[in-house]
Amino acid sequence: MKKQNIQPVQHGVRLAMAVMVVAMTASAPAGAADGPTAPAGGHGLAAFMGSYDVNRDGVVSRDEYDTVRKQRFVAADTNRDGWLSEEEYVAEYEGRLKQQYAGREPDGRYAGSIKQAHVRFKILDTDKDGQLTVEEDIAIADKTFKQNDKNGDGKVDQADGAKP
Ligand SMILES: [Ca+2]
Ligand SMILES: [Ca+2]
Ligand SMILES: [Ca+2]
Repeated sequence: MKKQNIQPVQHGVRLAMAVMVVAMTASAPAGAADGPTAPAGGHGLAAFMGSYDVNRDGVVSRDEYDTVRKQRFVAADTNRDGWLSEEEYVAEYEGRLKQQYAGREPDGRYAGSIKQAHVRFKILDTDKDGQLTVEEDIAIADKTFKQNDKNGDGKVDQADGAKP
């Protein structure tokens, strides 16, 4: 009778540890802290922060804000003619809204948000020619930033939510 071939225990333990290390590495939030938490934004300071604080450090600098606005404008201009139609504007917004819903079923609020986007386009299109130009977007962006920067220190953070 031959002896049973017994696998060395040591090997099995090492393998299990290696699997654990791989699993831990895979679940680490590598790069997960990038990007806005609430891309579609909304009203108020929390929504502003959620939409524009790309590096999630609790501060929206003017550079960060301008960069995000510019990126969104460029991304929205799908036919690359330099201005946004209402359809382009709303489509870009809907893309962010979908991201924010992250697989959840669109509800009544979703429909309301799309409706709001149409309303917003008409406000952004200051001269009402149906074309949202870079100049129009920059003018509104400047106003929006200054409205949220309540203490006027050139950046938006929690200090702008505090009551004076
Ligand atoms: Ca366009
Ligand atoms: Ca216009
Ligand atoms: Ca501020």
